[in-house]
Amino acid sequence: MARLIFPCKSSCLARTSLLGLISSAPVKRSVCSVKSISGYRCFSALEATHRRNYRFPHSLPYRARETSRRLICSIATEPLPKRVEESDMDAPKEIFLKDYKSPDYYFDTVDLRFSLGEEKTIVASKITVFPRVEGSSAPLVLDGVDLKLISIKVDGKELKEGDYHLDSRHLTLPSPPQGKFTLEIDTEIQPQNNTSLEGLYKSSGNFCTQCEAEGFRKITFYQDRPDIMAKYTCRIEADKLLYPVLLSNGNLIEQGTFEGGKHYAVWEDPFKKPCYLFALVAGQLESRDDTFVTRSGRKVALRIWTPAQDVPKTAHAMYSLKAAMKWDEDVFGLEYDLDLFNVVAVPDFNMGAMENKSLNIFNSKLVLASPETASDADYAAILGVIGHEYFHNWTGNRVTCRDWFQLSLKEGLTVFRDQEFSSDMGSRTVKRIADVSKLRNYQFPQDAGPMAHPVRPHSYIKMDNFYTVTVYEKGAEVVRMYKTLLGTQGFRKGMDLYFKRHDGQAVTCEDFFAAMKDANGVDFANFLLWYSQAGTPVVKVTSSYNAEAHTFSLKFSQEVPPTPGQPVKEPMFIPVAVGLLDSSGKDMILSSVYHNGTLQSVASNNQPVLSTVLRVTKKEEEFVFCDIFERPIPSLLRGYSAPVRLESDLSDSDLFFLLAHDSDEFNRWESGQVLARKLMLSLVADFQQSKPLTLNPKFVQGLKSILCDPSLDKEFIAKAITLPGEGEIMDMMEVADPDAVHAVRTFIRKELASQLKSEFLSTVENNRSSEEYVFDHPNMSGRALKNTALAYLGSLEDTEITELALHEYKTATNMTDQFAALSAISQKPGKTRDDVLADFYTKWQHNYLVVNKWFALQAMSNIPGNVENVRKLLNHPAFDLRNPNKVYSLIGGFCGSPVNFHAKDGSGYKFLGEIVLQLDKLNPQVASRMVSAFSRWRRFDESRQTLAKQQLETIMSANGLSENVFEIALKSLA
Ligand code: B3K
Ligand code: ZN
Repeated sequence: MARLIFPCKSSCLARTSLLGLISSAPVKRSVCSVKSISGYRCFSALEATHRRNYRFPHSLPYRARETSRRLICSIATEPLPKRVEESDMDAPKEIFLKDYKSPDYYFDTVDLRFSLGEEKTIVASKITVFPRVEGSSAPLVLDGVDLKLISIKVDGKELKEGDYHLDSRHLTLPSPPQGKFTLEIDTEIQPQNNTSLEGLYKSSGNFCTQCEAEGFRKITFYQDRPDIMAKYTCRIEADKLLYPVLLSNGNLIEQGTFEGGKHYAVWEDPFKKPCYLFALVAGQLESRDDTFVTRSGRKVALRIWTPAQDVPKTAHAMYSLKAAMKWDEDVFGLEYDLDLFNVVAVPDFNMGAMENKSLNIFNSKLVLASPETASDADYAAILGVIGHEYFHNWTGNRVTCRDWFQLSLKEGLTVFRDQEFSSDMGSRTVKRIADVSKLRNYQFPQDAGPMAHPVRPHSYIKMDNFYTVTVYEKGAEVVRMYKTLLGTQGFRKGMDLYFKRHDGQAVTCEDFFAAMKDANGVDFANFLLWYSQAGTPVVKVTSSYNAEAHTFSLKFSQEVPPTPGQPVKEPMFIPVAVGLLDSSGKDMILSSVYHNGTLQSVASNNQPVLSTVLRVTKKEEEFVFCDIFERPIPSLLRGYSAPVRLESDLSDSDLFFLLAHDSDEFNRWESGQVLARKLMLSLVADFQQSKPLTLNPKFVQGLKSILCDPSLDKEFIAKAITLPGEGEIMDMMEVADPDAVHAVRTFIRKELASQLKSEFLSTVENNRSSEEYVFDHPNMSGRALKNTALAYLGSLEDTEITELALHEYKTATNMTDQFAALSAISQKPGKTRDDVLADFYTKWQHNYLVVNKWFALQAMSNIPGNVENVRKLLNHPAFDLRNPNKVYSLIGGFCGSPVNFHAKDGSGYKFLGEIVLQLDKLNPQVASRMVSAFSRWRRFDESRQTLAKQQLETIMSANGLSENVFEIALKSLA
């Protein structure tokens, strides 16, 4: 790696860290040595005045330097110094929310004609353009990437070179006609060579598209931004034998064949849409057909398209679609608006699915299911994601986003809607527990790391990097808080007003907020901060009881930790749902609360309540409950009413009491988790001090009473006896210690398995699946509990248990049970494990979705030195680096094993570093997801930090790095 020597204007002893290799020793004042792309470590180590004068190495493209400089300034909250330098259009550029401007031109109609071919595809577009301001003479700038321009006409007249300007990202018409005009552009593209899987590409021989966020610019020149909404027609022409099915958005209005074995289809979408919702599919597909009659009597044809052999596996997806259509009518009064709804499943897809208007495209994993090949978790994911994409028809498509910063407007809201749908179709408590666990395990770490960003980010280099757990899951929590504050009816009133005001528009998060507020006539104080402040608020609660005054006080304080670019935060508006338990474990009646100098009634419709929502809005605040006649035990943040870290003064015995009695089932689970987290952290400390580990018998007893309580929901029991994940515990440590956390979690699991062996064995015996697989809550709960018990037992060195697990494996009649048995066996290395893994592969080698499970199971293994096995699997004939699902299973799975990914010798980091660079050349979006595993490197000890940082630096110094990976790696190092 080259080292660059350049003058440093510093008069101080700046400590250059040289991006890592990096001496922390002071260097001489006049010279800084910086290697690699941006020099940001050196930069951030300089004092503010020197930072402003810092110059990035000139070997870097201008924009890379400029972007690095801006990022560092924004992270350091420095005013950005102005600099005029040469332009380099190919280097990364940071886009800011504050720079949003309305477009100078709008598009009215868009006619597209695709001629699909094996060597090349021709795309002809005809757009009617009109200026935002009549008489405007602004240039018209179109986005376009990897396109070959064939011709361009304005009002039928071909433009000559010189009439327009073309660079690697844009086609600019410097002086288009004033008033309305027609723009015709022909381009050539090569979908067969498009491995990025955005724009138009081929998957298993079929053509398909993915345009969100900015993929349409890889199909034709266009104003590729969501506030350009137009009516589309699309004519597709292709070989009839190779591509018998031709699909696009809207209604099929014409089709036919012509000489040379070709045919065509013309589609018309009557709804205005942004280009990110455009879709095209062409290929050899067959469909499962059904119909849904809307509540106003519209008969909608439903079709789910897959290769012929997979059609039998689409029954559950069709069931899910019809259930989602009905649910949206029942709960939100929202009907489908066309006569046809198509879903297509493709094996090569970067994410889960895409909500293109009337032509949803799905990753096959989220459509195809049969009891033998898909697990309960797969069935549940299909239900949720089919629902999610369908719900976007209103929240995203009919009302869309003004710009990509508003992404959570559609995604947070639609995740909330799919969570509610799944809750109503199964168990509300279990779904809430699963959603909160996801938030804690994935979003909290993001909020506490270098990629922390608000639900509505302020800036991005590559929008695809912001389809995050913060925008989606935290965004859904923000929507849930409106509902918690307004109640079901108030929330519905807000939704109705939102659609009434904004149908057919591209809008902002403030518009959603205003609809909620105006529909209910409420003042939401500082609620909008949830969209602009990053970081997970820490809420501390202390309680005290006054036996003479019969009052119970809750004192709250809140703190939002600093995040990149936001060192100081304002207090947030936090709804805290609270109940008070009496000594028999029953909810006390709540009548009034003294707050802000006034006594407020908490009764609802003059009826006393058992639970209330306190509005915590200040840095410190006290609420005093009146008429409380015995010392209560408070149940705080019921249902997890706000996405915060709660620290309370509840004692262990209070927590055990809540675990046994709380009427809020979510909080019963939560109390168990708080106890487990405390226990794990204290054992980690013991482990680090080489003290012997012992398990608190009260904890074993608490878990045993849950496990053996026949009145509890079985899936709830399965969740309640599952320990917090290793990531969650590492997240709570000053310096994350993966080995200690893994050792402790393994110890507790083994100890519980051995002390509760007979209870676990009878749980397995009593919950075997019925012969016929049924996807409903009672059946799934039984399987969840049985398989959780089996997983505990699998941690024991015990031949009786190995026999049991083998028996479960062999007699399983569905994938849930078979895979659970395989996982139980796989915990311990040895011949049995190898044989069963080989047997599983032989049985399922023809099914790529099941083979992906097989890859993931091996990749996630905590067996020491597993990186070598994963390296071998890269060369397995079933593995393909071009297929995202395989990468997520094998590489993503490997990063999910803290002990192996964070192996002390750096072997895990080296492996990932190499793969990221290979992947980046094929598919930057997937590579960028993988590189994110490095982002929390600062959480670890010094030697791991050095090793991880080296990999990030190697990545940053690679030639031709994508913007996607550049942004994540740069921010991780900053
Ligand atoms: N809207 C799509 C995600 C698009 C991702 C682009 N990189 C799926 C969804 O959230 O419904
Ligand atoms: Zn979505």
